[in-house]
Parts: sequence; C-alpha cells; structure tokens
Amino acid sequence: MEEQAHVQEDLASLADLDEKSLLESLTTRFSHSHIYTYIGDILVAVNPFKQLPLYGKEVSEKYKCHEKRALPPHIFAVADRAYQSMLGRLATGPKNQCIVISGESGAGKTESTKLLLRQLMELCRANSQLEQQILQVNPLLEAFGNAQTVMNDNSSRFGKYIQLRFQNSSVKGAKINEYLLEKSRVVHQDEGERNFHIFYCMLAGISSQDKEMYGLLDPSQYRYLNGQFGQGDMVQHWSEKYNEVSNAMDMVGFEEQEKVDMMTILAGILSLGNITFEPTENDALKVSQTSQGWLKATAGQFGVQEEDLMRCLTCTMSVTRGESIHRFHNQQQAEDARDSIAKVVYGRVFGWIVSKINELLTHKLDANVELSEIGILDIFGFENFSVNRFEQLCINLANEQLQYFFNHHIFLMEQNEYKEEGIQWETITFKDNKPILDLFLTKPIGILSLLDEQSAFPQATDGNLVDKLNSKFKANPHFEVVRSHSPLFTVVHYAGKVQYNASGFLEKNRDNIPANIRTLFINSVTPLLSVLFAATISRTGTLMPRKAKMVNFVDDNFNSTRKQSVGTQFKHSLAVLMEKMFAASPHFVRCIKPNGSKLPDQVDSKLIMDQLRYNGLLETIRIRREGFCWRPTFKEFAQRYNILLLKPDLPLDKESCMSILNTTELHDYRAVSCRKKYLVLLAEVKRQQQAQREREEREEEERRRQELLEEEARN
Ligand code: AOV
Ligand code: MG
Repeated sequence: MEEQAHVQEDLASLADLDEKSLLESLTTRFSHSHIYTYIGDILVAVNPFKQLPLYGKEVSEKYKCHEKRALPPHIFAVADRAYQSMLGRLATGPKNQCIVISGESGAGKTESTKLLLRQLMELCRANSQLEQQILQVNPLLEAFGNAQTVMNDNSSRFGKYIQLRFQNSSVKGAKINEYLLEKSRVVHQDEGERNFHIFYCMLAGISSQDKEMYGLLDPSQYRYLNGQFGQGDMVQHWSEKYNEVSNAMDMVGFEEQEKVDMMTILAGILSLGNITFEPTENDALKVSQTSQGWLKATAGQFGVQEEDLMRCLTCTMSVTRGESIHRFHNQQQAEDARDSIAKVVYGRVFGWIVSKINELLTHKLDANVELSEIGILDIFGFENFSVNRFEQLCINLANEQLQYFFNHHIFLMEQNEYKEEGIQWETITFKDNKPILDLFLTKPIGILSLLDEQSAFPQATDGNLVDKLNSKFKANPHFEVVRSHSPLFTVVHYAGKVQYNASGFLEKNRDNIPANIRTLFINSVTPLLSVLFAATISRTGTLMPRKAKMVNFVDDNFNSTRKQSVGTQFKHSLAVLMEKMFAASPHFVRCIKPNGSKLPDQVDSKLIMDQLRYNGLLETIRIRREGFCWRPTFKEFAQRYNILLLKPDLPLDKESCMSILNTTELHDYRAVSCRKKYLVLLAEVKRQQQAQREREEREEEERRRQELLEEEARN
C-alpha cells in the first residue's frame, strides 16, 4: 500500500480521494523525497528544507517539451506547460499565461519562482544579455525587499508579479509589479528578526575606503539594526551577497552614480535612526546634544541643509489661507517624524529600483509587435497573527481575491472533466467567497470605501472607523462586532476568522508626506533623492496601470494629481491584476511548509492540514466529493464487487460491472469509457458505504462494552 501511495503522482486520479488520503499520500511521497505531486493540474510542492538533486542540467533538459504524464511531477513541468501553451502547442485557451504561486511564509514560493524563471529562460534558449538581466532581477529585489523573519531567513517583504514578454518563442522583455512593501521594517524589527538584507550586505561588503566616503560606521552603532550584525561566517555571507547585488545592478544596467547615490541614501537612513531629542529650556524640543553628530551626518548623506532637516524633525508646518503655521512636536511626534522619513525614503528607493528595472528590461520592446506573456505571481499567503493590522487586511484581501480566482478555475476544471466524459453536469455548489470580496470592495459601503471616507476627515479616529464599520455591517454574516475598548473588528475570511486592530488604519491609509519633508528632499543636492520626491508617488505607485511602453520614472510613476489612499490604490492594482489573470490561462503551484521549524524530514500533520484548508485544496476535494467522487476503473470495481454475483472468475470489464450494478439498488452511477475508463459513482454511494461502516463500528464498540461490563460483573 505504501509503495502504491508514493508512486501515485496525480492524486486527482486516486479512486477514493478524501482529506485523509490526500494528507497520507502527500506525506508518504514526501518521506520518499517526492516533494512534488499533482492534484489534477495543480502542482503541490512540499518544502524539503534541504538541497535535493532535482534541478540539475539533465533534469532541466528532460523537462523540455515532454508529455505531461511521462515524467514525475516537477516545477519544471509547470514552466514547460506554460511555455508550450503560450506557443499554442497544447490545448486551446488564452495565449497569455499566469502562474500563481501561493503558500504561507517559508513554504517555498520565492524558490519556486526562481526555478520557474530559470527553466523558462532555458526553454526559450534566450542565452542573451536579456536572459542574464532577467535572472539578476531576483537577487536584486531580494536584497532590498527580503529580510530575516522568525518564519523564514529570506522572507519576501513585498509581493510581486513578474511578467515575461515573448515574441513567438523568444523573450523580449520583462516587467515587475510590486505590492505593499513592508516599510515599517526599516525602523523596527521584532525579536529574532532583522532589517532588509541590503543594510547588512552594504556594511559587510563595502571597502573601508568607500565606507568612509559614505560615512558608514560600525554596524553595532545603528539603532535601526537593533545592534544585530553577526560575526565571522555571517559577515562573510553578507559580504558575498553584497558583491552579488553589486554585480546584479551592473548587469541590469544601473549606472555607477546611481549606485553611489543609493548607498549614500541608505547610509543616511541609518544615521537618521540614531537622532534623538530632548526638551529645551523653554519647553520646546531640540535634537539632543549627543546626537548632533548624527544630525550632521544625516544631512550630509541626504544632501540637505542641517537646519532644514532639523526643522522637519521638530515641527510641522501647514499652510492655512496663505499663512504658514508652525506647530512644534513633542517627543513622540519628533520620533514619529524621524521614523516616517526613514520609511518614506526607503519605500521610494525600492519603488525606484523596480521602475528602473522595468525601464531597463522593457525599453527594447517594439510597440508594434504583438507579444504574449507569462506572468508569475509570488505573493504573501493568508495571515492571521495575534495582532492583525492594516497590512494584514490588505494581504488577506489579496488572498480572498486569489481564492475567488482559484475557485472559479477548479470549478471549471471539474466541469470540463464531466463534459469530456459526456456526463450531465449536475448542480454542485462551491464555497463562493464573493460575499466576502463584496464586504471589502463594494461601493459606497464596503470596508475600503468607509476607510477612505473616514480618512478624508482630519479629525476622525480609528475608533470612529470601527463604529462606522460596526453600524454598517453588524448584520453581515462575514463581519463580527467586537466588544472592546480597543478599535477591534473581525472578518470571517474563507480561511477562518481574523480579528483586526484598526489602530493606525487611517494614518496608514492616508500615507501622507508633510509638505515640508517633500520640499526638503526636492532641494537635495543628491540627484536621486530630488528625483524620488519630485512628484507624488504612492507607495504602490509602480502598480498603477500604464499604457506607455517606455517606463519613465518621473512622468509615469510619479504623475498623479490627486493622491489616492493606499487602500484604493491596492484595490485598483488588485483589479488590474485580476483582469490580467482572468484573461490568461492559469497554472497553480501550491507550496506547503511541512513543519514550523524549517527542518528537513519532519512532518507536522496538523500544520499541513491547515495549509491544505487555507489554500483551497480541501475545497477542491469537497467539490469532487459532491459530484461523482469515486472513480474506480472497471477492473478495480469488478474485482472488489464480483462477490455480489458470486462469480469470482468474472472478466474484469465494463459488462461485468454493469451486471454487478444491475443487481444493486444503486442508480447514481455513470459508466463511461471514452477517455479515462472511469466508472463513476455519485457521492450517495459513498455515503451509504460510510454509514454502513459507522454502524458496524458502533455495534462492535457496543459489543466490546458489554463484554467489559460482564467481565467486571464476574469479578
Ligand atoms: P516563501 O517565499 O514562500 O516565504 P522561500 O521560497 O523563501 O519561502 O523558501 C524558504 C526557504 O525554504 C528557502 O530559503 C530554502 O531554504 C527552503 N526551500 C524552499 N524551496 C526549496 C526547494 N525546492 N529546495 C530546497 N530548499 C527549499 V515568504 O517570502 O516568508 O512568504 O514571505
Ligand atoms: Mg518569498
């Protein structure tokens, strides 16, 4: 039986598929190092947390233009299918392809993305400068957008959609959309976590001469790094990474001056973090005596006047009826101002890197040539922490949207299978999460529009927002009111209930930069900084849809007259993404984390089961079980039930099956032999069998209990 299970490569063809058999098959296969398994056309990938000899040159060659079922399940097979489908060599469907990779933190999404990219480059035999550039995009983005977290040493702190553009069979360009960079990490990291990789790379990798030029000091000095750096091997590791990143930048096409500017700005962020404040004699606030040096350093690194920087930190200026009013900060406000400058600068550097990559990788595209596309989506999975903030709300909304997309796809897939077998499609319901999407997105009274409405009132508080939500949605089955002094509310997501804490929602949704800070940076003598602030960019600016083929940073990304809220932009970018995805042929990769300790060869069944539920695989199975769920072959069926006819030597064919079925009371079956030689039975049969089994078990238990009682009575 065990031998059987681990060779079963497509679990959708298991005769008897349920939650338990799914889990068992996956874990048995995993214990034999078969980390990849199909469920129909979905690839399930269980993270091995060790290097397996699965990705070498020969394997890569083998998976070029192969027959789907001829080779074991593999991530390269997904690349091949997408590529062949794009070229129209496989079944019909839209030419554009999208590969959706999902799974929780540390499940292996980013590794899968890299393997897919690599194989796609092999498939189109690019071997050009462009191929090298495309392959360098990931290390570059990872340096600036990934960080060590408790869940994953190389955790992506942003979502991305990479689109490869092809003309016939050869790649001509690439474009990246990034989603929701976790900027707050720049100024604060939780226990056991780190800042973005690039800071450590820079400190370990830059020569001491250059460090002096950038004004970089010993890593232990910097508050934003939490005093954490590492020694020996660690420093060696970061230093090698730095060379990698530096090479990647050269390869993609960044100019030397841009690199220097970027590093100087990052050094400025580190210095800024060390500025502290103290009260003056007359109750105002000033930069503390001990951090005057840091103020000077920061101003130098940002290329701004020390005076101007200080003013931005210690007071807010607003213009009312042509009069400018200065309001002095208290200690907390000054610290907030400092941190928000660090966040906005980092966010813009990241946004700029993405735009620059896009510009460099699309500028050769000819607007008059028709291109087809393969997109790869590597996006954060569903999150449910002890405290869930605005970021979790956005992430979970994205996951609802993807779940909706997924549901539609598997539902259609099942329907097609019925069609192919010539079976009448009966009404099978599926857990449609549209009502939850509506709760978020409906106008004028979805969660996001109410959030915008409240954000527009300068006086509104997060508490007001929650009151509004409570009064509008108290009757909504996907919303729950929380009785508490804190601004809490609960959303019943497809993957379970999540309680959100609305503290900071309005602020984060507005994401305003005070006018004086913008002016400060526009006047910077560092060219890159002044470009970064020359116009309004949203933090998700690179997500905005664009018609232009050439991506010009200033004109394209920064040009927005009316600033949109973060929620609205995110909603918009999701809508654009969905539109693209619905118009493409989808491929799904579901990544599974086998244990919570990042260890090889360890399996935590409950953890896996939870993930199967979150990522919709259990729902896939449920849909199947509601329909013709048991799909034995004629041979299997005849072997199992020939006893009913008392003819053990019955030929194992369709006719025998029909005779067997005629002797039973069953009606809900279809015998089909056109494609897969299935004999299909309806769920009802299974239910009857299950009920019978349960009855027998109960009787057996009752009998044992009686025996025990009698025994006790005898003693
Ligand atoms: P994620 O992208 O899904 O998490 P990663 O792709 O970064 O997860 O994988 C986490 C770690 O698991 C990697 O750094 C590798 O050590 C290991 N790993 C993943 N896939 C493989 C594989 N196929 N073979 C060997 N090791 C692997 V996150 O970005 O945190 O949501 O936010
Ligand atoms: Mg990742």
